[in-house]
Amino acid sequence: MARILWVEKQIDYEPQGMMSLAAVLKQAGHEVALTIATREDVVKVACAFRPDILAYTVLTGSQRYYLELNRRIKRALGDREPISVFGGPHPTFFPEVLGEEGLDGICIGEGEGAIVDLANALDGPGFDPHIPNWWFKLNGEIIRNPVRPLIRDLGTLPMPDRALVYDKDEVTRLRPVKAFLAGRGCPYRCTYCFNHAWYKNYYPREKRGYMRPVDAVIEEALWVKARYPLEQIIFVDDLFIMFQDWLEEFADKWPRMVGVAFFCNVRANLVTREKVALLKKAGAISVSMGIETGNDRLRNGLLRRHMSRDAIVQAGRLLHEAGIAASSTNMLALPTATLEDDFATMQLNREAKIKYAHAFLFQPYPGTELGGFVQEYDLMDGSLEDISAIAWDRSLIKRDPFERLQMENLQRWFALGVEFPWLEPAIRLLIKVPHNPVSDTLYRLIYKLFKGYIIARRIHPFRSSPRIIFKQLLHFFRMET
Ligand code: B12
Ligand code: SF4
Repeated sequence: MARILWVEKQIDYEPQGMMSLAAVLKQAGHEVALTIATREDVVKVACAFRPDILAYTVLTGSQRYYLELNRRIKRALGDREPISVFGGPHPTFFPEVLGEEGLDGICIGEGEGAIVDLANALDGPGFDPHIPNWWFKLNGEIIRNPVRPLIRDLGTLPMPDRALVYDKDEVTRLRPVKAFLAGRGCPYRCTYCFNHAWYKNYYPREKRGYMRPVDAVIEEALWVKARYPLEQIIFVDDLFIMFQDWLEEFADKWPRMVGVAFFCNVRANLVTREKVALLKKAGAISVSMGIETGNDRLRNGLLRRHMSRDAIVQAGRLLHEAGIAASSTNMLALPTATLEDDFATMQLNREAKIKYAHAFLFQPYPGTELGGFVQEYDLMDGSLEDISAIAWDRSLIKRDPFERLQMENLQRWFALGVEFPWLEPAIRLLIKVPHNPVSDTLYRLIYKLFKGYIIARRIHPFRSSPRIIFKQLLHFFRMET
């Protein structure tokens, strides 16, 4: 039996990847523990647990934090130094991270088979590093293994190990809104998203996007409902409405067997009257759809969204008529975009009757086509290492500094501008204020307060005790996203 310690900085939502990997590890007879750096002294926990594997899920922007933490833990463990491994989007798309001091291995792509094979290998005599999906650094040499096929039948996986998270993190355990995953992948090829890079680089011949069996999703929901507060579910899938037949089965069974309201991600071109009716029947109260930009050239050329403004407006209206609150995601400060394009994005959100418009500042993630375009044409101020852990902090795209300042400030005012069109003239003035501690703090506070209020009212409304609401509020203000 190998001992695996999962190290997370903080828990914003239930981490689906980690919970799935913990479940397969336990099924294979290994021991898994979780430590959360913002809640306890992870070095102490590691010394007491004595892991064979230190495991981290790493998104671009958080790699420096985890590399440093990993070095601290390994120093403290001294001779009992475990093997430390990264998995998730960052190592998958930037395997060069393996060159960093202290890191021994990275997992490329899907991790279930890979982590179990590694734990089994460490458990046995000798260590053969030829395990699919892994790159290892052994005595300064890098060993690169091929990637195994994707798990196509997600119903063969055990139920994600939620207890690992809930036993450790009271806020997530008591929150009546819980995150679930009903499928994996997405068939579209938007140039800024990890999906096209994932399939193109590692899984070129695989089907792009598939769902778990409806019954497996229901079983997991019922398991949670029987043990923890559960008033609403957030399906974090990239695209929940990919398949009509799956949605029909879900809409038939979910309300009868689970009956919990939910939120999911949709794509405007797939939002038909029929699918909206199925979502409504199933119990959807809110959705999110990517609008991204109001400029057609940017949306369909640069981002390859293949989506007209009419499709976006029509989708928003269908959802509005059905009483399903539509939120949106938008990217400001895109390469080659102007400030007026960002204001056009604001206008398109209004026309689509969006109930909360999330705005991010575009980040050129490694491995993506748009990230590559930015590199190739030298459009980036700084390097990949400058990408921060949150996608709304600052823009790294080269442009006139005054325009960049206005775009960064507009991110803070965007949702308010969508909600109150009459504010736009004032916003145009406010975004000209140079960055300084007072306005930066004030703008962020206004952004966070408005976001918290609208999300709690319209997107994820739930009833709870004052104590839990207070804890959730504290958590929300601490969250970086
Ligand atoms: C839900 C979600 C969130 C949630 C929860 C994130 C979380 N920590 O769980 C929230 C809203 C908090 C969030 C925030 C952000 N997110 Co997000 N998020 C997602 C989303 C839609 C689903 C994640 C998920 O559950 N996937 C399903 C599981 C099964 O897959 P997985 O986590 O990748 O894990 C598998 C493998 O990667 C691997 N694996 C993972 N970890 C490990 C570890 C080891 C040791 C091994 C062996 C294998 C392994 O095995 C797993 C199972 O096969 C993904 C897109 C996607 N479809 O993955 C984006 C995604 C991960 N997010 C992304 C981004 C950019 C962000 C933000 C920066 C955006 C922002 N708002 O500022 C922040 C960053 C927060 C942070 N620093 O942690 C990017 C990451 C790009 C990159 N190169 O890193 C993604 C890929 C979307 C995209 N733009 O393309 N996100
Ligand atoms: S539709 Fe969404 S999840 Fe799918 S590729 Fe485009 S951005 Fe990614």
